[in-house]
Amino acid sequence: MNAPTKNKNLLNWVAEIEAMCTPNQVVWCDGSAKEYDRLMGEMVESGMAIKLNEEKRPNSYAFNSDPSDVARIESRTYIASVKEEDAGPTNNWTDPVELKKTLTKLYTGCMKGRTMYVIPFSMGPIGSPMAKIGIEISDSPYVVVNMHIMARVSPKVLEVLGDEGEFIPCLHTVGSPLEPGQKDSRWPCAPIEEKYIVHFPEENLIWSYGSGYGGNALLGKKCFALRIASNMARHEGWMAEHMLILRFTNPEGKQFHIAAAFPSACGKTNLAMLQSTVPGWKVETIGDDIAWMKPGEDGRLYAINPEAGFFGVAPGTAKSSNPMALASCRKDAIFTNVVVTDDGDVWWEDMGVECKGGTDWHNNPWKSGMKDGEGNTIKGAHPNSRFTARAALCPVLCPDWEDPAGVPIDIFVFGGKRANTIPLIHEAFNFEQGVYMGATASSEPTAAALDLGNVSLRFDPFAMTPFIGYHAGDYMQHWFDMGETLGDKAPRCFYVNWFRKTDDGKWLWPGYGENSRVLKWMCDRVEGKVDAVETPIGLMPKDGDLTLDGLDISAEDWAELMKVDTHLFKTTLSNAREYLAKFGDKLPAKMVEQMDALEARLG
Ligand code: O2Y
Ligand code: MN
Repeated sequence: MNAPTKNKNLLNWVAEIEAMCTPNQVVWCDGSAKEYDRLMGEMVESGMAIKLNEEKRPNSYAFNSDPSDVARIESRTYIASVKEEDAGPTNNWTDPVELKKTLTKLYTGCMKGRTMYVIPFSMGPIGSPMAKIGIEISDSPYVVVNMHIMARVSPKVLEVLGDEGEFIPCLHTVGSPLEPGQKDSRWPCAPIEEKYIVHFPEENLIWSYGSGYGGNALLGKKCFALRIASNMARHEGWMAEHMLILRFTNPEGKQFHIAAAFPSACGKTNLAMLQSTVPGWKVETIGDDIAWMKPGEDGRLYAINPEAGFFGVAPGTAKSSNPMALASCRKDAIFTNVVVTDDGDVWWEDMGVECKGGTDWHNNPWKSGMKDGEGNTIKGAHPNSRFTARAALCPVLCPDWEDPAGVPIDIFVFGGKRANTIPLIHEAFNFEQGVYMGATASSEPTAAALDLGNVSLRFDPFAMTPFIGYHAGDYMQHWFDMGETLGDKAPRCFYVNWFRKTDDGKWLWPGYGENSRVLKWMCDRVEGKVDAVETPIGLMPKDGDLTLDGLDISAEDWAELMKVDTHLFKTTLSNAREYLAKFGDKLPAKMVEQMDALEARLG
């Protein structure tokens, strides 16, 4: 096929990769429905994809991955900066020259017997001043069809790129060349120790080898939109964050835009699509995972969702927890590592419906309640199984979600999962304290981590630990710098903890749609409608301002949910100091100031 571009840098790069990887053929992708259908047809034919029942799940397909290839692999994810100290203590650093030698050997001939797809994509609405162009080269048709949904793949991207425009080169292979006559595996990939997900921040380049799954292979998402973009953002004065974006509109029609960062398993997608229980208030989704934010001409911070779809965790997605996510994958969806039911639909654990039987993610016949030889229940879907859904199918998608200028952010929300210590909601006194809150967001260790003897808190600054493409101390400094740029137009900062429990392990807060009550209090604060109580840790709701009407929460439980135990807070602060010590002299002085001030207030 003739290349549909005259961009010299792009043509040279594609020719160079073709020469190194030696595919059978090169196909330039156009993102069309025709291309999608053709690739799906080929994958059904080869046995990689299963076409779902057209009546139950129109235009949808299921895939099962290799058991070694089921999630992002942080231990195989690298920042290859010239100097090790530029990667910092939260990243795996590797020498770019050495790594390129190792990977060039692996890449040589790696696409033998396969097609090399060139995928032009835009992160952000095509042509938006906040969008950026990437070109992914991949030998995986599964990657191509997922990129159709998750990014914007179109000939228009090449038009915007023009002859001289810049793009982020993203090279991906499943790392499984085919000899003549060799039968392909159902999910080709390389063994774990040969998988590499590498970022070269000084060259704005991504090389991924050996995995076909999710964040390791759909390179627009975590690799580009977070790791590479976070590094670009600090040099260019903007922010690339692991945040959902939503619009919350009050009964008078006033809109508030909220960006929120939570570690995984804290309900980010659920909050992004929340169904408000506050009469007259409505939530509309802009994004569920990533926000790119830039100061606008009026001095406020504007956000876009660089993605075009949701790559959501399937287990736990149910009518009761997130009906909007479920509706988003009602058709035109891709499912990975779920159960395919006997009647050709999909199922996963905690979907809220029964499954009579089907085929599990290992391609084995499966029935609910089946046990293995040791009496353990066999799960049908992998815990990290996923749906890839088009954002456009989300019933509560914000009509302005593709506004090229973005939406003005009023509120930042940070959070973690804490059974004690942290109250349901508190507000930072100012942006700098907000940065401290985001930078010290923490969760209790999981049972597995406790088994490993790791009993301290898990800190996950801004939920970005695996995604900061440079030194985390410099990243925190960038947050303070953005605060200075934005001045009094900076978003107000809040910290929530939906997960506080009683001593006997009962949840104190119902969560889900009821979280809208907490969001409303934040909006009332921003509008100046309500005052707050000053406490050592920040500003908290006055009695009655956060309405509990209709909720079955006793006065004692409410007091417990909002309790600030200064002793416990001091322990968290000392854990934070210990964690932040590893940033050495890159720890911003302002972080130390914040910790000293908090300690003084705690008395
Ligand atoms: O396991 C993967 O490859 C996907 S990870 C992921 C996917 C969607 C949204 N967020 C994440 C994450 O790890 O934060
Ligand atoms: Mn995420």
